[in-house]
Amino acid sequence: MKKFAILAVASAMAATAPAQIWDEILDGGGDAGELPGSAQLVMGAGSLTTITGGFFGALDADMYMINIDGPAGFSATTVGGSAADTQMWLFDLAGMGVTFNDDSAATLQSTITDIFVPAPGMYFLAVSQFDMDAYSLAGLELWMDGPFGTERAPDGPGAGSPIDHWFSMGAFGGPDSYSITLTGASYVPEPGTFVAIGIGLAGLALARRRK
Ligand SMILES: [Ca+2]
Ligand SMILES: [Ca+2]
Ligand SMILES: [Ca+2]
Repeated sequence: MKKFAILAVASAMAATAPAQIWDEILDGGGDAGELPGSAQLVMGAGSLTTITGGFFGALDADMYMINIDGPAGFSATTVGGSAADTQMWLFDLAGMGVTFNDDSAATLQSTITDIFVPAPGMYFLAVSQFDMDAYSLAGLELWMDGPFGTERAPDGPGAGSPIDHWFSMGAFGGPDSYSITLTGASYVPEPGTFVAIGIGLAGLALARRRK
């Protein structure tokens, strides 16, 4: 019965799925923050196929909380979606690095996949321009800069720490736009759904305890 209620909520949400594109300004209301505490929550229902946004300058980094359905089948790319020398980053909810790519498909644009994604769930997807990089509190890079054309798990001296800030050795880019094409991703469920699912799970836990 409780399981049925959860399914009913999920079905109702699927029926009212909004557009599959999230825009930083139109949907997010302005520049996306660059850290977990200020990231845009890409909230809604259904699969998420595109995130569009802009770099207001060379030092703009944008972070989005998304839901990864997979992990098999997840990908996010700016190839064909930006003229900037992009970098793409994925962090878990604790801000720990998951995967990163600078250049892919013989372009300066970036592609990350499911190869280092351990489980489905919510993650922080970030995009920046070279050489705006993720640093730990101690001022250590979570990832090495290169090899540029390889998707990598954190391999920098700060790999064991969460992201604390961004830093660039210079201002190499400028104002630009990006379009991130996603597969295997969906919107973060609305708070109401969290509550409904939470109540459902609490009910199940309670039922289990009563046995
Ligand atoms: Ca931005
Ligand atoms: Ca930003
Ligand atoms: Ca790049």
